[in-house]
Amino acid sequence: MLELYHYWDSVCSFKVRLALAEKGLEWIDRPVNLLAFEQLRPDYLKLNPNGVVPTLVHDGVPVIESSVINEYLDEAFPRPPLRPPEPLARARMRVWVKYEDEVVHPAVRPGTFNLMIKSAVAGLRADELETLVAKHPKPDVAKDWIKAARNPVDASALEAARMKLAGALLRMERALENGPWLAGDTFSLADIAIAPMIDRMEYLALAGLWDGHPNLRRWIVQIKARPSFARAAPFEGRRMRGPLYTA
Ligand SMILES: N[C@@H](CCC(=O)N[C@@H](CS)C(=O)NCC(=O)O)C(=O)O
Repeated sequence: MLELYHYWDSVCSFKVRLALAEKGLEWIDRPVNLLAFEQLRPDYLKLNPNGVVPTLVHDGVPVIESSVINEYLDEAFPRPPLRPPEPLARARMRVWVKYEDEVVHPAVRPGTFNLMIKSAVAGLRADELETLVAKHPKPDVAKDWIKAARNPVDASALEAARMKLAGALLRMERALENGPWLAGDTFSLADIAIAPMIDRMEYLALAGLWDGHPNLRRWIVQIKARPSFARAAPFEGRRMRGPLYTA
């Protein structure tokens, strides 16, 4: 039995939902409302001591960290494979997954916090929020929540993040000269790791960053055409308000 503790509008959760959908696996939906700070409840912290989503629970045993979860899923449920068979392509895949964790995800966070979460926590008093996040296992994440509630939009952080994302997209464009997918010929966990970041950038009105990147644009069309994308993406009504919010 697979249970997924996740938040629909979390890019890290989206990564795991994509892997589950690619494998056609059924899972029990265990929603964790980040805006109600359910990730900091003692029962959830027992599953994931980092106080973040997602957490996969397989037959009662938790697995944390979206990239680790996705490799675990590929090992536990090998069909269809989501890692290339050749060691070198597999190494390329892992470099992309690491790059997403270390560079791309941190670079989408300023947009998420300043342009989405800020309006979501606007109703909370800053001191209430400070009490809520005081015990966050990740102090830098706690600071981001407090800044979102208390400070004006951080335009310089947004600009620095935009520059980092532009660099990451150029790196993708170059990689995609060598094959239809990031690791080469095979669709893999590398593509799965990056796809939610592209979706988030689009929602943050950053799609202009892929102008002049034909390989990347083709990759985006292909990734969105996979049935897994529609199954895993946060459907409307499950997205926080953001620059592309229309309702
Ligand atoms: N490296 C972790 C990062 C997880 C993470 O940052 N999750 C975010 C949502 S994408 C979260 O739960 N944030 C909760 C918080 O900010 O308190 C992973 O990939 O699982």
